[in-house]
Amino acid sequence: MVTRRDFPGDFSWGTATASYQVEGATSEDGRGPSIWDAFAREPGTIADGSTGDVADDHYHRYREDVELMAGLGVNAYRFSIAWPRIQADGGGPANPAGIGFYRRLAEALLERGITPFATLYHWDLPLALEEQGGWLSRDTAERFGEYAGLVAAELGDLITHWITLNEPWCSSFLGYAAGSHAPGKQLGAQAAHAAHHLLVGQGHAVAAIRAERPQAAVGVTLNLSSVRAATGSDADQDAARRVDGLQNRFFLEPVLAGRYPADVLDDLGEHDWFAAQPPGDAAIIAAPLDFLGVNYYYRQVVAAGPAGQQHREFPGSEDVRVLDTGAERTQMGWPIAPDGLVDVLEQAHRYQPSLALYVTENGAAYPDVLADGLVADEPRRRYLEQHIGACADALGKGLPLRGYFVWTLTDNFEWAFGYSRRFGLIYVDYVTQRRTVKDSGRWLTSLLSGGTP
Ligand code: IFM
Repeated sequence: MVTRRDFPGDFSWGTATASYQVEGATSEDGRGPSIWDAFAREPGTIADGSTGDVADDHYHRYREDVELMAGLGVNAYRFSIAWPRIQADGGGPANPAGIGFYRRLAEALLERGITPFATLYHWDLPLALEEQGGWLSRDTAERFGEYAGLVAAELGDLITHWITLNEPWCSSFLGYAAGSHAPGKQLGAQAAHAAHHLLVGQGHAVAAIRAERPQAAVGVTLNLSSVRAATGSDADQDAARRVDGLQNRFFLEPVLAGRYPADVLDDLGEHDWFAAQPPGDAAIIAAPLDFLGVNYYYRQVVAAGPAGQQHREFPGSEDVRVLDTGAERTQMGWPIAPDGLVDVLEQAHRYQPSLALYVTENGAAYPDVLADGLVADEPRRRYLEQHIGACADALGKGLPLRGYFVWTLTDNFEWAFGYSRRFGLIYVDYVTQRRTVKDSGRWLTSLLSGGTP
């Protein structure tokens, strides 16, 4: 059984959220519209027809939420800063009201001994920038760097841990290939252009933060999945190569090794476009980092064909199918494979063995029910226990893992699923905004207090 004693004393134990998923207050204090405000209003985009207009009302209830974190016993909190709260249309000076909110949040965290980890981009691009091309435009990368510098200047006295991007694979391939996320475009392999500009933007952001705050710890968060071939056949091995290529290596390699994997550019048919990009891009993207954030949820076991089975978010993998291995799944349909977390940490570690690693998200959705003031969520507790156990295994293998963040603090707006998927350690009644700590949250408190969970 995993215990806190299996981890170093200075290990970061946190929960994670994102601005659009929890804050609400989307038109208060000078916040401009984001691509998610617009996307959620398009008919048919969100399963339950909802938006993030109110979400968890965290913008007004952040003090209560910080108290809840303190009650859980965590020592870190990963949240994201809404770019349109800082620059309503993606440019110009910082909005003092937007900065003020994040200052108050960071101060409240620090008062409770909770270290803020701020993500600068968790998908809520100012809509004005999308209207000028969004991440398909190189200019957005430049703007992102400017925004990062502004925020670091304004908040860097309180916030020392920065994450530039959250999950650029989702921003590019869900947003510009599948169209299931904002901005809802279906451009096939051209989504890779958005990925490139996101990565250039992340490099600019690293440089801008360092220019303002040389002591800051800066990283980027990638969503990696453990990918295995169904058999040793050449065709199945090739299927695994393609999915691992686009999901993992297409982001790990440019950031940590300064080059794109040539086989993935082949799969995408995008060699010419990438060859035409400014030669300095590779160095910008590979700006040295202090840590890598890894978001891990599931493993994909893949096999060759039949054509058309693969989802649109994997251009170049049209002849690949994801198998149902019979593994237990969460409500998202994601197969549970705790050892896959060790796989992806080892994969990242191989690129830069001295780079610190954080699991910046891990968690599970289940159809929770509030009954008699309690939420009995044993499957989530078990999921967390298994994955925290995998973190202990990773440490045992000598990996430089420095922290683990549960996705998520409070149930919230789960993107295209709206409020129909609950990942929280804390249940939210969306009518009353009442919060109730679930059994999994109580278990985490017990783990962190050093008792027997
Ligand atoms: O809710 C998301 C989060 O915004 C990014 N990572 C995955 C989570 C669960 O889908």
